[in-house]
Amino acid sequence: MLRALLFDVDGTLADTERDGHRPAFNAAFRDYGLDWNWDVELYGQLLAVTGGKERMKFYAQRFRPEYPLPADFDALVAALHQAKTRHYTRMLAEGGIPLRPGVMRLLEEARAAGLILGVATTTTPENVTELLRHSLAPDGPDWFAVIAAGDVVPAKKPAPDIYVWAMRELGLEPRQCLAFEDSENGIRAALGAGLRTVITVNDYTRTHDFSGALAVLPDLARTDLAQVRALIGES
Ligand code: XBP
Ligand code: MG
Repeated sequence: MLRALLFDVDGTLADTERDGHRPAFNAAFRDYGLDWNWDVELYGQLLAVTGGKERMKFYAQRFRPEYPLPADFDALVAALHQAKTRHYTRMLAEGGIPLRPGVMRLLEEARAAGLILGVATTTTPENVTELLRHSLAPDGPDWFAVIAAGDVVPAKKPAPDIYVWAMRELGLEPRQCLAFEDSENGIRAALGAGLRTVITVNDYTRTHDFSGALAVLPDLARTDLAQVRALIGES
């Protein structure tokens, strides 16, 4: 019996990557006088690595081998990431990033039906709460019984750990939950945790391998709670 819906954030609740996280990273690079600039195409490649700090380290090593790594590179990455989070949350507060089609309706229907809502994401916790506050509702973070985010588990997606952590917090088994994801790293994490998974694709992820998905949809515009229940055979 379905008890909870667990949502990824970036790319699933909202299209945050291309026009949100990416320009926030670039603004942080400018703040620190770095000549790093992530264009739309390059950012698609960098999304192979989840987590902003991990993504910056990957970029420096793989794409800028000539960049002289300072002895305290981890500290620089941490500072860049804090600056990036400030830029990103400011964009959210300015109302910059709407929820994807159908997301609001499904969240409202699920709440009304007494289902538990949860978040399982690699992004930083305040990015989630600011998005929910400004793009869902002023009390949006309170709609979610668990917000599993960021460094709460060391191994980020595609590791299943963040989903396992969220379900442990909720005291639920995988068979009682359904995950919503948008990317290959995301579905690997969800399936690895034993979860049935619905995919909504976006421009960065539509060519990903979604083997094992319950459904691969363009978005949730035509998928309300009744259709979600039908997908898992509970209509
Ligand atoms: C999201 C991410 C995150 C964001 C940036 O992946 O990979 O790294 O791009 O967030 P998923 P931070 O949707 O699979 O959870 O900079 O806060 O890490
Ligand atoms: Mg995602």
